[in-house]
Formats: sequence, structure tokens, C-alpha cells
Amino acid sequence: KKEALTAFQNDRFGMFIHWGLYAIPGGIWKGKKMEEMGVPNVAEWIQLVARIPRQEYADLANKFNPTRFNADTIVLMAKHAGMKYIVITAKHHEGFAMYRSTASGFNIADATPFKRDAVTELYQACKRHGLAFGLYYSHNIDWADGADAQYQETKAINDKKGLPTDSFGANLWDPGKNSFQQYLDKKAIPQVKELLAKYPDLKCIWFDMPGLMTPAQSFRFYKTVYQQQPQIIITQRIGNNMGDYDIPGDNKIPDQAAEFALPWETVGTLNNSWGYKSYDNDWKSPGELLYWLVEIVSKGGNYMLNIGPAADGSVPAQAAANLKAVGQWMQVNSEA
Ligand code: JFZ
Repeated sequence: KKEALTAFQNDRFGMFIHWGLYAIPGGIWKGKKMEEMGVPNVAEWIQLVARIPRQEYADLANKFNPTRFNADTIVLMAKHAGMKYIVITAKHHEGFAMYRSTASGFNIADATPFKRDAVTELYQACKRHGLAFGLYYSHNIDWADGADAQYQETKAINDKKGLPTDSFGANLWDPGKNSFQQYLDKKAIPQVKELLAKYPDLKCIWFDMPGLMTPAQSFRFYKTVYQQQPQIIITQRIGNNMGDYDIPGDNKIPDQAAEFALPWETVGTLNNSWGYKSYDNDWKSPGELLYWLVEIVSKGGNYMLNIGPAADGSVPAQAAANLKAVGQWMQVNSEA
């Protein structure tokens, strides 16, 4: 782990990719923009914000056909920007797998007309072009498969003790029938295991939003990963302080170099959303991005900058242009 963490810190700059069915609505549901419906306003949260029933949301898969997706284009975009690794959402809160999953049919290869496996294509392209590869996996929030039962279960226990229970992120608009344990046993743990088997040399797993996860549940994920690929480094967002590296709040530069005991990585957006948001044109300028990069790297952190490809698989033109400008600066000003 120590070696893996040192290698990670030497990488300094990476690309985050948020891509899923949420790219289809792109921040607008039945004519309403997310800002008209509530918070949060990041496009990958639209299912929760618009309270979309799970079946209606799942039907988006029938329309997902990103024929303009090209893994080499994206990986080269990262490489030319000076980035050394890529992390893609294998499964975000919506519960949809962006790879061919045996554990759940709700995946890009089996449930869409596209039929291809985007994660594998990116994995292979990273190999071709010499970039490291990691995965984001939403281990706690899953709006598709009843994972949110955890909220009801925890609430029942807390209520007896007169304690409050945080409902943030739970699917309260169309609750599922599975218990949280069933979700863990039948979907989340099997998916993590199959990802580890499919991609035998992962750099990191970006678990996120642990919510009400118990220490035993967080540890089960940690152990599953460690047993199959001990070199993988894991985000603190696995929950219960069990991760290997820290993530300051999103889009946050720590005040001091020494703020974190662990190696850390700031994740940032190019506009104001992780997932593709059709009307968000509030792009950070190349100068602003470089300010972030230098601020973060000079304090010892890594910067992982996000792109949100559209539903057709293309990268928004302004995002591509700004990354290209960052790359031009890097070429002039960096040694490697
Ligand atoms: C989470 C996700 O909910 C979001 O969709 C995106 O994937 C992002 C990278 O991670 O959102 C968070 C999680 C933690 C904080 C902020 C947003 N935080 O600690 O400030």
C-alpha cells in the first residue's frame, strides 16, 4: 500500500469521469431544470431531485446509445492534458453499471441498444496509452435496487433510542423491497468482486457517500478489495475512517499543506456538475484550472478533474478545449 500511495502522489493529476443514464436528461426532467425542483443540482442526482420512479428511470436505458463514445479519444484527452490516471463511475447512485455485469442486468451491455462495455473499453485504452485506471463505485447509495432500505432499518433502531436518522440520499419516493443486507449480498459485493476480477490491476477504488454505513459494512468492502488486489488504494469515503487516502470536500482546496494526515486528492468539476448538464455553461477558464492544479499540487495533493460525457458519448466542446489549453501549459512548464 505504501508504494501504491507514493506512486499515486507522484501522479498528481488525473481525470474523473461521471457518466451514466443521467446524461440523457442532462439536468432537465419533463421540461423542468433541476434548479426549479430542489437541491442538489448536480445532474447525476436528477433521479432523487425529480423523484423519478425506479421503473421509469430504468427505461432510460432503452434510449442509451452513445455511438460517439470513443475510449481512445477520452484517454488521449487526459494524456495530452498531462493527466496520469483515469477514474470512471462503474456505478453511480442511480445503480446502473457502466460495464457488463453478471451480478445485475441493469448494465450498459445488457440493458441498452449500445450493447458495449464502456468501462472495459476505457480500461483497455488506458493500457494502450500508458495511463493508470481506477473505478468509482457507489457502495451505499443505490436508487435502483432497494439499497436505501438501510435508512428505514437504521431509523427503526434509532427511533427507539430517540435518536435522529439522516435520510440524505435515500430513495424515499419509490422505496424498494430488498433489505440492505440483500443489496450488499446480491449486488454490491458481487459487483465489486467481479470488477476486481475483470480489471486485475486497478489503481484505486473510489467508494463514495457512505451515509449510514456501519463499521462492519465498510470493512466488508475494504476486505473484499484487499483480499483480491492488495495494491488498490481506497478513498476515505468508504466510511468509518477505513480508507487509504483522503478527499477534501468536492471542489475544495485545503487551507494548509498539512491539513491531512493521509495522502489526499481534491476532485473538481469543469463547470458546476459532475454528470453531463446540458445548460451548465459556467466553465472554469484554463487559467482557473491551472490555479487549482498548482495550488493543490504545491500543497502535496492530487487533483482529479472531472468530465461528464453527453448521452451520445461525446465530451462537451468547451470541456475538451479547456483541457487542451491546460495541456499546452503543462507541456511548456513541466519536466515530464
Ligand atoms: C458525491 C456524489 O454524491 C456526487 O454525485 C459526485 O459523485 C461527487 C464526486 O461525490 O458528492 C459529494 C460527496 C461528498 C462531499 C460533497 C459532495 N463532501 O464531502 O463535501
